[in-house]
Amino acid sequence: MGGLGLRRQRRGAQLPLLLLLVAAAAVSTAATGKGNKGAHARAAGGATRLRFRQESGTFKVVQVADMHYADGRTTDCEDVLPSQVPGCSDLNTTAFLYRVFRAEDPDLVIFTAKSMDAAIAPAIEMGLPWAAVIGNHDQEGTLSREGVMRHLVGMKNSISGLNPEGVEIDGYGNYNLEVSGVEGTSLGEKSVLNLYFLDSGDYSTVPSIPGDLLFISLRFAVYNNLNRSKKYMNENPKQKEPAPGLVFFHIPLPEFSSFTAANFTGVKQEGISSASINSGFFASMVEAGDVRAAFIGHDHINDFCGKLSGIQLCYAGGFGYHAYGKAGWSRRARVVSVQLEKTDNGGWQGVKSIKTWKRLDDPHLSTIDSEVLWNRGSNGKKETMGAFDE
Ligand SMILES: *[C@@H]1O[C@H](CO)[C@@H](O)[C@H](O)[C@H]1NC(C)=O
Ligand SMILES: *[C@@H]1O[C@H](CO)[C@@H](O)[C@H](O)[C@H]1NC(C)=O
Ligand SMILES: CC(=O)N[C@H]1CO[C@H](CO)[C@@H](O)[C@@H]1O
Repeated sequence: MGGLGLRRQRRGAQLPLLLLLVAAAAVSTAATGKGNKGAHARAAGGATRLRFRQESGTFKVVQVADMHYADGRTTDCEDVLPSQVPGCSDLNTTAFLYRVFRAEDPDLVIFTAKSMDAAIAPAIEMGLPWAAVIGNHDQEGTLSREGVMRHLVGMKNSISGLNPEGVEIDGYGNYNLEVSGVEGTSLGEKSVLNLYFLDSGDYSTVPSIPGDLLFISLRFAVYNNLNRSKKYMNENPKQKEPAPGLVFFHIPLPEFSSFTAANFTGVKQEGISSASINSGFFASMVEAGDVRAAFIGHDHINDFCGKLSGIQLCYAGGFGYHAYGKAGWSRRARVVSVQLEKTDNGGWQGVKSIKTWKRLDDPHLSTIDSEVLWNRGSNGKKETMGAFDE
């Protein structure tokens, strides 16, 4: 773990701006009194508490990767068909955000160091809570990586975090968000789903691995997973298993290379830009036991999910028009929908299944590659509703 304390420094600004934007959306109707909009409830003290919806028992996340938002109307689109070049700009990226938010009714986030406020404006305007992790180029504007993260944390509707207090962790913006069960149920004040956000770092400054991408800090994974996932297992009602965890970061792990078209859903149209050195982060996720899926960006024209050692590894696919892409291949967003288990008397228990699909920015806002990422019954755990003891 000798490399974990290395400082990440900025590299040349010649690389395209990049950013992983993660939208975590959640909802509680009663809190706002306007249906499912503005979904998150305000807990005492002003902190946002994410929760599952009462009527449907669902919690939905929209992941927006690689916006590369620049200057708006004056910024041209990259890699679109010749016929699409005229009239195409960052505003198309903005329009896509509105379309996908309206269609999915979740929440979102984004940022680029250069125009991060403009990029995330649609989420703020729609009143959606949002969270962000930073990508490898996000310090290339006027702010440092830490400065970028602090800025994101302070923005409206942001539920992004910095690092846990009092713990030495590499990077900025390694945090955890808990999603509570349905309000008024026995799991209403407990976490039934954990979202982990990690800063996967920037390019290496280690001479022996020149130009390579740095690895994710193991320290955070160990700290956070072991603490968080087991936190509620000793409190009544006792949860028999740690709540399922979903992890969001920017840069692929070497394990993303484990798949072929025979065992993934989606496409692989470019190489996997992971570090050449394996940090052991994947193994630590497996060991933690609660992680069901990891969601990343970075390679814009890969958009697959594949399962390795019980963990789904998923790309989102590129979202932004100013980012590189592939002409004729629609920009896209990944949606993750988590469903609670219903009790015999109509109440809600812990998580039953985790599904995903992608939305394309085509005329029909097409939904593709819908699949179940995890199912309580199929993973060798209890088939029934025994999510917790009485
Ligand atoms: C960009 O937006 C303009 C204006 O709405 C639209 O006419 C054009 O088709 C969009 N381009 C792409 C590539 O979606
Ligand atoms: C995917 O399939 C290929 C063969 O097509 C195999 O070599 C590889 O081990 C498989 N990967 C996983 C994670 O099952
Ligand atoms: C927030 C929290 O629970 N922190 C704990 C994480 O685990 C370490 C080691 O067991 C404790 O020292 C922390 O207090």
